[in-house]
Amino acid sequence: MPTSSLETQLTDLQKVAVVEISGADSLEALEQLRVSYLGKKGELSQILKGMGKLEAGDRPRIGAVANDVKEVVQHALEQKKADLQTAQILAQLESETLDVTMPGVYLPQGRVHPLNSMTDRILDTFVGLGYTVADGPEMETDYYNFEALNTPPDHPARDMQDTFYLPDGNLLRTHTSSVQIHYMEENDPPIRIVAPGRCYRRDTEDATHAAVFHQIEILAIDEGLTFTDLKGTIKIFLEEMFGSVPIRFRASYFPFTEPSAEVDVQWNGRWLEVLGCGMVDPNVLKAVGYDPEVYTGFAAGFGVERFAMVLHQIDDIRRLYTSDLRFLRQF
Ligand code: 2U9
Repeated sequence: MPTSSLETQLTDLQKVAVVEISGADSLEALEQLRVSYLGKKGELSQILKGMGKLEAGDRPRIGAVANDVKEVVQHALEQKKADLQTAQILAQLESETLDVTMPGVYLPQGRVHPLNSMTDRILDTFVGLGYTVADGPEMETDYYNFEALNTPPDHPARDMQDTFYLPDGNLLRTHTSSVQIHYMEENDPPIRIVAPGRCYRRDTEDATHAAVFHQIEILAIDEGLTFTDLKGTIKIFLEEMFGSVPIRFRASYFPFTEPSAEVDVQWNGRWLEVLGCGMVDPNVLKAVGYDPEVYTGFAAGFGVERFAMVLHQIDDIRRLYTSDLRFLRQF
């Protein structure tokens, strides 16, 4: 084979290879070019098979040309690989670039429901007075909801029209007083507990009555507690809620307290009833095994909806149970 054609093939290969390498648009394409030119079965190897046919004296020169071509192609491949890798990194950086000056995604701020914020405020007050928060089941037995609370079988509160009875004879608690019976069964005096929770009454729903409502009760049991301690506690509580407004105690009756009182606050020039209270009836203490000759106690109960409606001027209790954001956004 004349040396000129072998040399021409080598220089032509270099020209074509350099152009194709510079046009490679990916690392994979570049690798294919490397194999096709410099691989074991590549074009350069194929050309060099013709070396055997050369005159011995020509081989060193042609061999040198072949090495030069190989180096030029290898350099072109390495340079192009570096360029493609740099371009890949720049493209990745570009795609991952975060423009921190862009406005954030607006997430509407949630709010605490007025019943929950009112409950938290009331609980904070009594916890601040040394009370412990207690809770218990919403489904109760007749014993814990009525009998242990000195409520005789024929008492109207037990009637079907007031209480949700379940098929198995249990009921949905009508107040959280049941929680306090459970607590007294499991703990000895002195006791200071505050019991918040959902309660159920078979009332006709209207602007001030809801079948499901939220109640909070307090109970204090100790040696030597008197009605004065009750009045002082209620006064502190109502002043925290309404500020220093006149309050009054009106004699009343509840099966579980004796004496009992209903308490009004003077609010916007009107007397508003806000809670009931009294000294724990000795029969209730006996029911849990406390000696009424040693221990006395006082208790109070109130509806959270009542406080929320008075303090937030809400005209209809049912507004508290809607998901109407126009209402909820006000709190
Ligand atoms: C025990 C002993 C006594 C809790 C009391 C009231 C008076 C009362 C109502 C107010 C509005 C319930 O939410 S309401 O409908 N409650 O008037 N509650 S004394 O007396 C107790 C509690 C537990 C062991």
